[in-house]
Amino acid sequence: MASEEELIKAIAELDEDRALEIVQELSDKMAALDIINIAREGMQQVGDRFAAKEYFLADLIFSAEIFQEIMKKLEPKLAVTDKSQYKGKIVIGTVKNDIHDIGKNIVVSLLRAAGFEVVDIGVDQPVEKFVEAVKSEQPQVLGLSGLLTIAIEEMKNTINAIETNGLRKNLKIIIGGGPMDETVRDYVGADASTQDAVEGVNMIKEFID
Ligand code: B12
Repeated sequence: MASEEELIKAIAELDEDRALEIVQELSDKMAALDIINIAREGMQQVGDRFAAKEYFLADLIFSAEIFQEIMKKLEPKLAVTDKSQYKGKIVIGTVKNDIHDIGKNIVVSLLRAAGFEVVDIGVDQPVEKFVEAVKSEQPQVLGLSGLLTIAIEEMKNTINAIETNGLRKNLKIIIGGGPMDETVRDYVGADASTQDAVEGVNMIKEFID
C-alpha cells in the first residue's frame, strides 16, 4: 500500500502516473480532503524547487496539470449536500495579475459541496469586476484569492473600491492564498485570512450563520 510520503515525492518529482496511482490507492482508505492536503505538500515542494532554480516554468505548469488530474479523481468524493436551499452566496475570484486558481477552485468545490451558492468570477480580475459582481450578485461574503506577493496590493485596492462604492456594509471579506496571513489581513482591511481551504470554509460558515 502506497504511503503519504510517496504521494508527496511523486508530485515533487512530477511523476504523474505514479501520483495518480497512489491517489487511487489512498482514496480507498482516506478522506478526499486529507489526500488534497498531502498533494498540496507535494506542490509546495515543486514551488521550492522552482524558487531554487532547479525547476523551470514548464515544470510549474506540469505540476498544475498533475494537481488538476488529482482533483478530477477526488472531486466526486467531496460530500455533496442538497442544493435546493442554498445557505448563502459567495462571490470569489483571483485578483488582478495573478492567474493561480487551483486553490481557489478547491475552495469553490468545498463551498458548493457544503450547500453555498458560489459565483466564481475567475482569475486575473481587475478591481472593477469585483465591484460589479458584488453589486449585481449581492453576496454575504466576498473571497479574494492570490498566491503572488503582488496580489496583496491588488487585494487592498479591491477592498478600498468595494468600500468607496458603499458595498461593504453587509459584506464580509475573506482573503486566501500562500502569502495571506493576519498581518496582510490587517493591511488590506479584510475580515479574515487563511492559507487553508477547510479553515476558510469554516470561517465563511461562521460569517453566514
Ligand atoms: C502551480 C503553480 C503555478 C501554476 C498555476 C496554475 C494554476 N492554474 O493555478 C503556473 C505555472 C501558471 C504558475 C505561474 C507563476 N508562478 Co506559480 N506556483 C505554483 C505552485 C507550484 C503551486 C500553487 C498551488 O496550486 N498549490 C496547491 C493549492 C491547493 O494550494 P494553494 O494555492 O495554497 O491554495 C490553498 C490555500 O491557499 C487556500 N486558498 C487559496 N485561495 C483562496 C481563496 C479563499 C477565499 C480562501 C478562503 C482560501 C484560499 O485554499 C487552498 C486549498 O487549501 C506555487 C508554489 C507554492 N508554494 O504555492 C508557485 C508560486 C505561487 N508561483 C510563483 C511564481 C513566482 C510564479 C510566476 C511569477 C512564475 C514566472 N516566472 O512566470 C508565474 C505567475 C503567473 C501569474 N501572473 O499569476 C511563486 C510566488 C512567489 C511570490 N511570493 O510572489 C510560488 C510561491 C513558487 C515559488 N516558491 O517561487 N504557478
